[in-house]
Amino acid sequence: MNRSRSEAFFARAQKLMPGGVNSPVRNFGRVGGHPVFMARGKGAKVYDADGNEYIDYLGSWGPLILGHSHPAVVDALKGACELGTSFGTPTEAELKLAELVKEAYPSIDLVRMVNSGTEATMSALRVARGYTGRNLVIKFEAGYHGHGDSFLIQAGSGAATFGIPDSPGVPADLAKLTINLPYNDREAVRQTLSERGDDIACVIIEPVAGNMGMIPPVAGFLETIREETEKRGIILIFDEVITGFRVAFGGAQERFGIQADMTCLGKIIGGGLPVGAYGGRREIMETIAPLGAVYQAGTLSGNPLAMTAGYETVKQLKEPGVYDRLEQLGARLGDGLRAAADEAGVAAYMTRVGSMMCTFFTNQDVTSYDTASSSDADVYSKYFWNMLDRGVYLAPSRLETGFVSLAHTEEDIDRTIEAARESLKEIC
Ligand code: KE4
Repeated sequence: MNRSRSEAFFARAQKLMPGGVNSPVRNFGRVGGHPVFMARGKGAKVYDADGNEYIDYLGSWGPLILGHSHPAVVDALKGACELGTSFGTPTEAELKLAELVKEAYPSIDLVRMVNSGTEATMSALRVARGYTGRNLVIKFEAGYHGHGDSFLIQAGSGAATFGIPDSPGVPADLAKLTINLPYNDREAVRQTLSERGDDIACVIIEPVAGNMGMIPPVAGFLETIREETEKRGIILIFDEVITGFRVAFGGAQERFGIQADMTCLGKIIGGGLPVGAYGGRREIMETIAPLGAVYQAGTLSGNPLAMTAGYETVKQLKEPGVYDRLEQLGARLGDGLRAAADEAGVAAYMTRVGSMMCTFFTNQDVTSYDTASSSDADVYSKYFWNMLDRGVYLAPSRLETGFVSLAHTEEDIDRTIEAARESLKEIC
């Protein structure tokens, strides 16, 4: 495939931005080569600067559950733009999205809109510390909650991909307040909370891990965390920036039947525009300024364009059968990729929850970062490029998650499976 315009753009970009990108995972550092510069998207397809078409399984890292340029979202945004892009005042648009969030999440009495998932988790952590008066936070190895200082300790996503789990610039005195436990290790949770529970403000978790590749919770794992935190007045924060409105309308809390004390959202609720949100029980959220003393603010929080795109996106997800369709498409793709790997004789462990999924090239079962990180990165890189050259865009790292949208068709899925059969055979 000719990607010469992307290559030229990347040469230009490297003179302008660190690594030529505005976010590390975009620069193909772990799969080699130069990133592909996209020019437009429509439905399940994206088109790069050279005009090449790809079936898109990145979906902008999760937000585009409706696919690219959904007519309802585009039309609503056009109308909103003509009314003004930002006022720095409350608007009705934020009320409409907040009401949908509350409808989907019974655990959320009050919600605060912010501008990214990072802002949501940073703010939720401050609130948990302010509400409990405690300082320790528990996260999970290779759990990724954005780039807030307290989370860049054995973080996932780009931090794990680039092997910089403990980022320079994070003061040691702050880092020691973060405790990492292995994902899916119930005993580690029980033991740590039993030993240090009185000093722990919160446990923050991706209820389905999406930043160490995609790893579902083993039976009883989330339930154990819920029970052990409840006993000790520890705030349980579900980071649903990926899973929110993805694995069910009410996210992982609906899918697994567990209510968190606080929830962080992002991605889908912005419909592709910059957004984040955090919410929770009234008594916790009322500690936030201007009601309470915990401070958090933002010039563009509740931005009417982001609220409009998010509202139109989430509204579509209320339609009957949406999550059955996502499950149907996800199962078709997952089963097909499984068969392709078996046919090619490639060792692969596949995970899927609804329309989010991942392929680890390993003969081990993957239940935590240890086994995820031992999967074969070189095989993944070859697979990534073979698929890209066949018009299929996957996440440029084995420690990320793939997404199917409502815009994908059975034909797209079958073309993808055929590309995988050829790509995997080429590797062996
Ligand atoms: P943002 O600040 O990137 O909007 O959200 C941070 C975040 C928080 N929580 C979870 C579970 C997340 O997955 C993320 C961001 N996800 C990454 C991809 N794994 C975003 C892509 C990027 O960093 O460029």
